Amino acid sequence: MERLFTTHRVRISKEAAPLWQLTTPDEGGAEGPLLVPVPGVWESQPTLRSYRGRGVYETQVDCGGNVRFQFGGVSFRALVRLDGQELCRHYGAYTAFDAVAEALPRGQHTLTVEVDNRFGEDSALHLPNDYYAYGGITRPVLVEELGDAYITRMQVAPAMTPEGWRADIRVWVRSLSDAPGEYYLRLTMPELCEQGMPVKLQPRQEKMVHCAVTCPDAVAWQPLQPKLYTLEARLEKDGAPVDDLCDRFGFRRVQTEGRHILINGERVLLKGFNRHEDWGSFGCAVPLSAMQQDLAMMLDLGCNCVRTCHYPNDPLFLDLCDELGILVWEESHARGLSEERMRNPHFMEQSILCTREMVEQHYNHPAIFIWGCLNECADDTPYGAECYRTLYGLLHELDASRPVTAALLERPGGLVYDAQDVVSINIYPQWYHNRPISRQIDAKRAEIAAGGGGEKPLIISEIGAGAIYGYHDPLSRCKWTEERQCDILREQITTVLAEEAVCGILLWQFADCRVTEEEWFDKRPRTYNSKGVVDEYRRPKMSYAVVKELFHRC
Ligand code: ADA
Repeated sequence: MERLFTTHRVRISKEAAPLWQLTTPDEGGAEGPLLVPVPGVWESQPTLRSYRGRGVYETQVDCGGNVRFQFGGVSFRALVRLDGQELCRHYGAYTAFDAVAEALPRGQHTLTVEVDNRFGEDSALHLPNDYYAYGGITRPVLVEELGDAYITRMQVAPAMTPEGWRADIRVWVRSLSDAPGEYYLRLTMPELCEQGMPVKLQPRQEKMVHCAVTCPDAVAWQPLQPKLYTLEARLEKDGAPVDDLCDRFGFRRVQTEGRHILINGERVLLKGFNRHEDWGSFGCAVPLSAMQQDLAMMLDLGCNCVRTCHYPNDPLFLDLCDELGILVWEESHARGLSEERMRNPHFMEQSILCTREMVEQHYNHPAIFIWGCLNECADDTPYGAECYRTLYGLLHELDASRPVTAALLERPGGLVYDAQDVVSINIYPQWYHNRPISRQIDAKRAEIAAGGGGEKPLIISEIGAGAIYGYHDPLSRCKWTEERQCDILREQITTVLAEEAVCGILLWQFADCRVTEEEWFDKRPRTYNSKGVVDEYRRPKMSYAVVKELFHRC
């Protein structure tokens, strides 16, 4: 399933077959072809649990005419072929991409996707890390039949005016024809209003159409009290429908005011978790029911916020957050890159691509209240700081309505506090060091103030401690026991929530996640980052009850 709602009533849009043939030609691959589910990761297959290499997926599609193939996510390099001819390539596991094959004869066609999850110099963002770079077609594949023009995407920007809510609507329409065409674009927002306008397209032109509508009766999307609306865009020619696209949005405004974050004018205290897209043997291809369970648990724990560390998430997860009123910090892909790694010649181009795709694809989700980038990279060197400034600038250019931030390292020397709208820091007192928590926050605040970020909202974007599920020692309470994790989390949460200057705490992390053996096995027992309050199968550790008690208290 691609989304939680119907996206097309006119366009013929089908999911590709649920089972594809997979061959794994590199060392450690399976003997012969396997029949595997799409979406899925190949690590779910018993013989491919640790396979790193190429995987060639193949299926048959029955279609004809102008056909759009949309890939929700392929981890993490994709080379797509149709009937043996290259259709497109894509780098990056966590955003969608598409390609249109024109004038296909109607009938069976062979769709092949060569997936590659090997690390290498050409990959600046996917590298050995404290989470796993899975292999596979991990999100749905859509096969869509188009006419001679289609709607590529749309953006709804809500704005609060003295007359009430206004929606600024932008719709991109693309011609697939060699002749000019005259169309009519009909925009319907059920319960609110209807608008329409003629659109003239030159041959092969992509055009953005803009209009603004006032919606005095619109009800705001609020945290934990969500109200969602639908925008249906329909393209017509000579009175007949040619194409359509439906998306959901909400009316809500995000502002920063001094040290506070305001949602629809009201201060919000963020309480939540960092969550990797990773679930036991499903890897990053998390099924809807498991996503829903994660969010149900987070609500049970008293959360109002989740951070999609360290990359854009599945739109289905964002849809659920929209429906539940859970605020989302979504960030583009990057974790812990040194200056040397940021100097990889592909780094900027791949970061810009991922950032652009994230914002363009997820813009309409009201749950997303802030954009992030470059978790714990080299913000303390002039070159690294320049990269931060470039990505902050790009995020602002792509979306002027949301603040930007980045989760920065605990170490001193940050050079970008002035450049972000919200300052966020990751701290691990009592786990990686024993400096008292409030002293740590005070020292960091002084440094942030000296760097020009003193009057901005401050989020503790990561804090936490490890525990191996089922490992107990109530007497020694040594590190890795569930008891010690409780002790540390209790002190961390209580201290942070008592800090007036802090407007949010995001615990590291919701669930244990797999890490790469390369570079990480010695720091991570079981090759898992075990700082979850639930393990990778969502079995609660003792700390679950501690967080629940403390989060419900405020
Ligand atoms: C960092 C990082 C996380 C994780 C965490 C930890 O803050 O952002 O991805 O590695 O540390 O567990 O140490």
